[in-house]
Amino acid sequence: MGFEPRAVFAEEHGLESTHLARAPGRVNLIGEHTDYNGLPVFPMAIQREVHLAFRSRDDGFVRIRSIREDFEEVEFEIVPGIAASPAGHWGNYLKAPADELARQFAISRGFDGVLASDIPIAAGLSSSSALVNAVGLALAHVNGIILERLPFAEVMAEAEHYTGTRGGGMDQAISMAGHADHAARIEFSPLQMRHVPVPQGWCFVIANTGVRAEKSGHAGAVYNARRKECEEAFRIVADVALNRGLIHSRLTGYRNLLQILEEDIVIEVGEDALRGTLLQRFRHVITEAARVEAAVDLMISDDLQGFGWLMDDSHRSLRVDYEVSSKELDELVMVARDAGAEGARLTGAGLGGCIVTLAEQGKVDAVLEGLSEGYYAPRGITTGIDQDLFMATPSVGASVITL
Ligand code: NG1
Repeated sequence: MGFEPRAVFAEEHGLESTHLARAPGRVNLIGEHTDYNGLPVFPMAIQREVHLAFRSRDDGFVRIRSIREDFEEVEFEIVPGIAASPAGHWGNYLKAPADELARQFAISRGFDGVLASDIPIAAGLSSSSALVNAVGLALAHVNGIILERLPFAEVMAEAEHYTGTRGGGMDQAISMAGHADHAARIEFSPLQMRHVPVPQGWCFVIANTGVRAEKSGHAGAVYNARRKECEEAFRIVADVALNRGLIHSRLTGYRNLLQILEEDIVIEVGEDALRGTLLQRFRHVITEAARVEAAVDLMISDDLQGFGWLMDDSHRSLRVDYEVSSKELDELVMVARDAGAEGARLTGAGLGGCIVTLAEQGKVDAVLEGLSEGYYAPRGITTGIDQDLFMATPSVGASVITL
């Protein structure tokens, strides 16, 4: 991608951009649909990024265009309560950080910007949060707002709710604060990160189904519904635990529940208290949280095979209990495993988007080959395949570069 947006900026404005905000996408290795339940996740930032070349303006307007012709230019004034664009319009991801920063920090200076991104859109790789972070960083920069990375990520997580999805905060955090060559265990309230080196020889491969998981459409509705189901399941289980004298005061959330009671007791109470869908959602959340802790330990002890098994378990739980897989995601997972991967799972919210698969260095070519032959070739996708199928490099978080 290079610095393409700079050239477009110069052409369009007849003068140079002064800064470049860059923000990476991410791949979540394990810990899916746990963040909004207040439980940990284990993602890493990747080498795919949003780049925003920008230059401060003297007024309070933001004007951004994309180097992609199919994204229309967006212009708005920074005020608290910016009128949203129609649902699904990319402008909402630009307005989101402006609206939040106006509310929290009374910012009033805008910028002109040109944007480029090589993160696949609606694919579970956080193209949206990278966009929000890049625009947020540019706004903070031109308004002289200085915040540490994690508090800034928290502001951006709140900001993204403007777009209509009640996300949990993982994406903004890892995109802001990831370290090169590391994954990160992230916990919430307060937001904290533990950076874990990815062992030499562990190769994470991302493969895109090509089916978009639009947050403004069905996938977004399912996402918000899952969040509600988890809240309801928690309320019921907490009441039962209280009535049985297992706990002695009101719980604040899933994390609190798991701090007080052992995982198997929690599952037992859940199985008594819940039925059907709510039990399934609850079981996924509790077991996935345990898989995050196990995965961190396995990465630290360089246990590639054990980590792979956890990825398989996570996918099964997301497919059976959380019901956010799809036939394409299941197919990719199967093809990857058959080609020699140690484990594979859907990554991100699901219902389309990508899988992440783990292979040891010596098998990675076979896995890439297996996926291109087994999934892409039968669909007639033979060129430009590296857009959909690539190795993920654990990468550094967002920054603003002076040009
Ligand atoms: P993706 O897949 O990038 O849309 C979403 C949420 C995360 C997390 C995952 C599921 C947003 C911005 N991101 O990610 O917070 O809940 O789903 O684990 O809503």
